[in-house]
Amino acid sequence: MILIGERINGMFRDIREAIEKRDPDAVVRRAELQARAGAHYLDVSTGPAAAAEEQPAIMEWLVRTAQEATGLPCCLDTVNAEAVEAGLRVHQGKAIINSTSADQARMDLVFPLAVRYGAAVIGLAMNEQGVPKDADDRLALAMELVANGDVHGLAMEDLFVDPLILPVNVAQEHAVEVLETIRQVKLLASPPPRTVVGLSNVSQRTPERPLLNRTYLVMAMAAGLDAAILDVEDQALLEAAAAANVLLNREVYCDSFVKTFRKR
Ligand code: THG
Repeated sequence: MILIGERINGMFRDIREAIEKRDPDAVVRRAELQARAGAHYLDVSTGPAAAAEEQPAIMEWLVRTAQEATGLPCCLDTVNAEAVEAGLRVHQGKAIINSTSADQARMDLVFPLAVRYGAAVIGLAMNEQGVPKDADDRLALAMELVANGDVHGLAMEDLFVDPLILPVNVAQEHAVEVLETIRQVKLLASPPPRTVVGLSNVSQRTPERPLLNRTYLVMAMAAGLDAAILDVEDQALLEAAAAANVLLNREVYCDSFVKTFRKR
């Protein structure tokens, strides 16, 4: 399981204020905490408050700050193509672009950028019409992402299909459809693309967030999930992932399996 730390996001107040003041402290702190917790990538998002014309400079600053603190690669979380490219230009190592939708114009913009910079890409199972209701329609969009990524010369293991999780309190039927999509994405190509979800979406505005997050993560792992954008600072969540890894026979059992999981 690839763990992508969600916390460097202008959606959170400490990061939003850090961005406004260009004060690196909170960004460095969150980067270090997530690295110590076992993150493999840091998701980096300017958040909804940042003005479009400022986003490239903010993304560049966030990437530099997070990487100087940890050396971890970043997952550049923005729909702003200039901000993606500004981040890619200063990024060290292999980045993940988060994301393209299955809209033709978006794919024609984002896939070449990924190939040019040697980055991976998250492809969302949505298009102009929004997020589909069932697994079949999500898979049709996943196939569009696979076909277009292939045309642009993207290696399949560099495509992460995101079936898109919605909050369970407003879109309950979607949760099982996402699991089915995760299972079937592996049948779309050989080698297959990988799968990723933004886990915390599932519990937005519900009580019992950590319980829902860790239960759903385990279910998605059993369906074959490869990566998740999640709260790596949630210890119980990482412990559940470590246990699932052993129980799914993906890791040889050892008594210190929780510690071992964090180090991978
Ligand atoms: N897929 C992809 N990228 C994504 C998502 C996805 N990026 C963003 C998001 N979804 C994943 N990251 C988060 C980060 C935070 C929260 C949810 C998902 C979250 N934030 C609190 C909230 O909304 O209640 C913020 C509250 C606070 O200020 O503390 O839950 O699905 N590819």
